[in-house]
Amino acid sequence: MTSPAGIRRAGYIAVVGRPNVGKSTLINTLVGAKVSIVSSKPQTTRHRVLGVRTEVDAQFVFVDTPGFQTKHRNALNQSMNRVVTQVLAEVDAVLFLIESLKFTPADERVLKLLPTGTPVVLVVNKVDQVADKPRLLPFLQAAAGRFPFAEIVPLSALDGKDGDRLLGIVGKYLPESEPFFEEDAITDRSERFLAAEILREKVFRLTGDEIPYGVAVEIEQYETEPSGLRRIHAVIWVDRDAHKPILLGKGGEHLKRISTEARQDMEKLFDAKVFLQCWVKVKSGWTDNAALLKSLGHE
Ligand code: GDP
Ligand code: MG
Ligand code: K
Repeated sequence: MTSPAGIRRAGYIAVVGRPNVGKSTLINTLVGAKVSIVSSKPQTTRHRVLGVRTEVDAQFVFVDTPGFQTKHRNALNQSMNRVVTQVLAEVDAVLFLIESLKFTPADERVLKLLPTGTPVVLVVNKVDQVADKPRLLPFLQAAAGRFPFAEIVPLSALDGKDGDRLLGIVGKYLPESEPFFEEDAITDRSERFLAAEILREKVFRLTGDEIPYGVAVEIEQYETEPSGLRRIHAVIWVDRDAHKPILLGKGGEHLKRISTEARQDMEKLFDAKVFLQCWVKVKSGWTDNAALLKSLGHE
């Protein structure tokens, strides 16, 4: 992995709180379109990653807390809670969510599990639901007395601007570190698959209606050299002889444009140099060929 230029900080952030306080909503807002299973280096998979947000200067890895249990008090849960406490001590920051103007016994039980050696940010969610705004300040002051919170941030998890403000605050608590994940590693799809998708998209976008949907992209070869360079050989399959000159264009200009734009997109996505070679081949009736379809990813 090459590290995206400029990233100075990276860290793991646990998101905790009783059910319904808005944890999932907040993570979706913070991570945006990038919520997905992410591919990771093996040593970073100790935590279940909920999502990654990469900014120019910091990478935020939001993690789940396994076995978080506040409902029942028994020996098993107590030992599970010890695991929780351990996990919370290992991350770089904890977001503890509660709801505005509410502090329930379930919140209290979560509070008891908070680590003291890790910065805990109290996120007071759903401020948009507070009709009586003057009541918020004394509520925040009372909450501040319950635990040595590093920060107290009232917000609405539904609001993207609030999410950005929270990132700015949490970012300060992340250690200086190389990013753990590729800047654009937002999916568990392989680069090979993504490369085919990008190329296919360019074919359709730049060729328009002239080529009906009987086009498929196959990545014949995909190699990553030690320098990071991706060497990709792709075949654009068409099912009629007449389609080949359309894709090639005069003097091969059209195919050149397709492959240049595809390569540029791949370089951005993979944060690496890409050497892309494309061929157009005719395979009449390929759409009927189940084995080929499968090899192209259309199951
Ligand atoms: P979780 O159980 O902690 O993951 O909570 P969810 O993210 O599933 O949210 C529980 C409910 O609260 C959902 O109906 C959300 O739409 C709602 N919710 C979450 N955040 C906010 C917020 O900031 N404002 C409002 N009005 N509703 C919210
Ligand atoms: Mg949830
Ligand atoms: K860590």
